[in-house]
Amino acid sequence: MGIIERIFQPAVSRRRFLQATAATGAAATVVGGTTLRETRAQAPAAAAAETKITKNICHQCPARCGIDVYTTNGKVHAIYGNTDHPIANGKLCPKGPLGTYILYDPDRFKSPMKRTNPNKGRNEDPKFVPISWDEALQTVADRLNMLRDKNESHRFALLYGRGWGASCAGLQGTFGKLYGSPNVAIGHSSMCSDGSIKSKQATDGNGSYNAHDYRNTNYLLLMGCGFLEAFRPYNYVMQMWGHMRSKSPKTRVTAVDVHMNTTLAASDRALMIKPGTDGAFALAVAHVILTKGLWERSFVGDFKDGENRFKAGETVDPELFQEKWTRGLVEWWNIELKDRTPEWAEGITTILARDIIATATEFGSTRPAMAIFERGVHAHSNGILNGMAVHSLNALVGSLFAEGGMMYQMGPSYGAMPVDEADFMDDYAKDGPWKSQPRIDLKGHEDGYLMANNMMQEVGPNSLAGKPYKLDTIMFYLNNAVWTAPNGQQWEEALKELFVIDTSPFPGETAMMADIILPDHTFLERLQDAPTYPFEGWPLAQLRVPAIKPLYDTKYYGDTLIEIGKRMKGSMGAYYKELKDSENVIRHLAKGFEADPGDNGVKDFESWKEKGVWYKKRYLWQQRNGDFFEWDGKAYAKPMSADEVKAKLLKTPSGKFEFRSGWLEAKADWIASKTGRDRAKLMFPHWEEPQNPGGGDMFMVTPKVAMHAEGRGSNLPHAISLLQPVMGGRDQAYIEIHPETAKQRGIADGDRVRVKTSVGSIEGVCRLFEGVRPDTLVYPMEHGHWAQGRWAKGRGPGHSGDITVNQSDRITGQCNYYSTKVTIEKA
Ligand SMILES: Nc1nc2c(c(=O)[nH]1)N[C@H]1C(S)=C(S)[C@@H](COP(=O)(O)OP(=O)(O)OC[C@H]3O[C@@H](n4cnc5c(=O)[nH]c(N)nc54)[C@H](O)[C@@H]3O)O[C@H]1N2
Ligand SMILES: Nc1nc2c(c(=O)[nH]1)N[C@H]1C(S)=C(S)[C@@H](COP(=O)(O)OP(=O)(O)OC[C@H]3O[C@@H](n4cnc5c(=O)[nH]c(N)nc54)[C@H](O)[C@@H]3O)O[C@H]1N2
Ligand code: SF4
Ligand SMILES: [Mo]
Repeated sequence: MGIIERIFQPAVSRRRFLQATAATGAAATVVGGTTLRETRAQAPAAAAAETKITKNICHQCPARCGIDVYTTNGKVHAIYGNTDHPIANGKLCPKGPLGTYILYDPDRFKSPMKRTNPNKGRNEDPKFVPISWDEALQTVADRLNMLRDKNESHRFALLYGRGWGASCAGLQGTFGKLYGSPNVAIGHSSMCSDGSIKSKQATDGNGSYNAHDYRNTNYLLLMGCGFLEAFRPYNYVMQMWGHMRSKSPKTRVTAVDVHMNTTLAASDRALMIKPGTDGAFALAVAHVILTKGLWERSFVGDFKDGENRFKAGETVDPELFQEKWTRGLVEWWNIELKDRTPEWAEGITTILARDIIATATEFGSTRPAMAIFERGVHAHSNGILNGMAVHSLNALVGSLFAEGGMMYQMGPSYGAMPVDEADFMDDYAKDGPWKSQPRIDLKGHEDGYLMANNMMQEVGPNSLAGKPYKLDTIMFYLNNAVWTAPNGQQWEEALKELFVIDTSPFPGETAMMADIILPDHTFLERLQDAPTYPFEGWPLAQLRVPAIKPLYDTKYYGDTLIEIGKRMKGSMGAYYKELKDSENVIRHLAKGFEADPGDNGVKDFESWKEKGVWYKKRYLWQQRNGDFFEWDGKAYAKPMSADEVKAKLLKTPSGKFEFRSGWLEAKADWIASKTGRDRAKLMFPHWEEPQNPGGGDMFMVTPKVAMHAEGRGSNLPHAISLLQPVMGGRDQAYIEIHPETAKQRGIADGDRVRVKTSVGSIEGVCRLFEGVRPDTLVYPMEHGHWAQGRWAKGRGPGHSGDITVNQSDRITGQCNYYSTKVTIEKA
């Protein structure tokens, strides 16, 4: 007799056992309606239960790690890293295995619903009632048809955040064109990291994040990026860290941030900079590289006679320098760099000149080296200038497209869409009155953000103010701007006036403001494509394969969009009927693999489903000692002409890396009029004081931490428990300030404090920490949800968005999350 039987049998008869479990509701001891003993008796049958493994990718951040999803008897019970997936390599970050919490979240929406409480607000119960999919989709389509009939189709906006691929976010552009709205679709990129994308656009002509060759690099200068907390692709970057820090020679790391985070703690040199001043630091590093003669001559070029004339404070005759793959170096020196000495930068950044010189000397004399920056550098009013200054360091040491350097991500060999939208454009779509309407966010507009990609943070406030007009209907896909945008209070007011459609599978702040819910399948229930975010440059495309049938009456967002499309009048409806469904789209994408099979044998839809990932492990180009080569099938041996380099790699007006940015120069009048920048200087990376709104005397930064899953992981109990050691337990998150600062204000460790700005006020508990700058308060963003499920809701302290001022970089459109200044006092 086994131990279990011995404990149970004498003490509990079958009858009494069933009574006991019924009374206490201890259902776990009853398996499928039979007792433990009966289950054991049926052991052979249970053993026959099959565990199915399906391929998918994690949903919690843009790393897009490949996962193996284990399902037994229809229940998903484990998520592991896919060992054959080049990003995951069998590993996951601690968030990856928690995906089952999302699938089995008890707060999930179970079917489409409509609101019955006309009042909207933080404390208003929407009083949702279930409706059928047909009613839900028809309600939306009727509304859209009605707007189009009234020539007001521009008053429909579709907002999206973490779109994944061609079968979801990829469908939206066509929807906007066929329907006729400039506001379909508006992405969240300006609230995310457009500052980095645009800094690269301005200098090397690639409006994109970089891919990196970490394996072969020997030096990393990390600025304002949470390399070991966030950045992208997070799990892969951590694996690369292990490689870089254990190889010989070890990759040396200097990290620059405003507080002692994991990245700084793990680096060789940790520098805590005054917020918004990274541009000054990078300019001084460039100054030292030039005065010390450390630049890469094979890429940048040299003085014709080989004599270095870069001396602090002295101008140089441009005629004396022969540039190679860069444009405007001597002009940049003369107009800006010559005065940007380490001593000057010390006064601006508070980083000692000694440390700037040491960093510059190491960076300039170690090859290959990379300078990597993210939101800490560019989420400020001077973000474009800071970003350009940092990226210019990569050109100075010749890291672009080099081994151990950085490049740009190639896209997958997808097949064509099943139907051509051009055949379905009616007169209204081609030339309707909507064509003369600006975008609601004034992206691309002289009075707004002419050069930006998106301006999501302006949508709510602009609609509320009726400038340029009021929206009528707004739909959200994987986006919660009412909570993630700065000064979300304005969004709450804006959404009260609009017909709001949300597609989230579970409650969030947006859903609580919604009039209709069209719930998506969770990621483990849906078939969805997702090409990779930039990582090593060579192309990769992944597939989410449903692990189980959807638990509830939900619908994949791609199909929701297609089904609304089918209910639209005229040729738009005809297009969607012919498109059929999202699976048809994905099957057509996979046709591209027939002609270009992946390294792992993926050659069609079925093999893609089986392996979950298609990839081709070869980046096609390389820069070596100032010459560019294309892969010829065996080696990087085919020399590239300057024209080929311009077409494929350095996509600037000059075909070179531009210290003097042609992209900015082309809009010089507009930039000068809107920013007040000097017309002679505005196209060069240069120093400009950041603008800090809010009216306070302390900087506030809201960084991402490792357990943070964008704005949508707050209802994962396990993630919350792992966050506690970092951010405090007892249902609290701590606001970190320096002990000296606290002392001056009469604040003790653990005191309740109030943090205020010109737009709002929140309360929280204070924690004293020597690892923060004395002028800066650190408060990670995940907290302060007022919706999102039982574990997320009401967890203190307040939400940082309530006190963040909505200010943007005029050129990149990047929302300045890290610029607001706050006051802090005892509550
Ligand atoms: N764990 C996790 N990883 C993620 C995500 C996630 O939600 N969770 N989200 C992904 C997304 S959407 C993005 S956009 C990326 C963002 O990746 P990152 O940009 O790397 O992340 P952030 O935490 O926004 O900001 C980076 C750092 O900037 C610092 N900082 C603030 N102001 C300054 C400054 O003026 N100068 C300097 N030098 N530093 C400053 C902050 O303290 C913070 O440590 O992360 C991605 N990866
Ligand atoms: N203070 C502060 N604010 C920040 C940042 C910061 O560091 N500090 N970071 C910024 C950055 S980098 C970014 S990228 C943005 C992100 O901001 P958002 O683009 O708003 O993204 P999320 O917060 O992830 O919101 C996701 C929404 O989608 C819903 N959702 C979740 N899963 C699914 C699904 O499977 N299908 C569908 N259809 N919906 C789903 C959720 O309910 C939620 O409403 O936030 C920005 N805001
Ligand atoms: S790094 Fe991102 S995608 Fe990968 S397991 Fe973690 S949360 Fe998921
Ligand atoms: Mo982001």
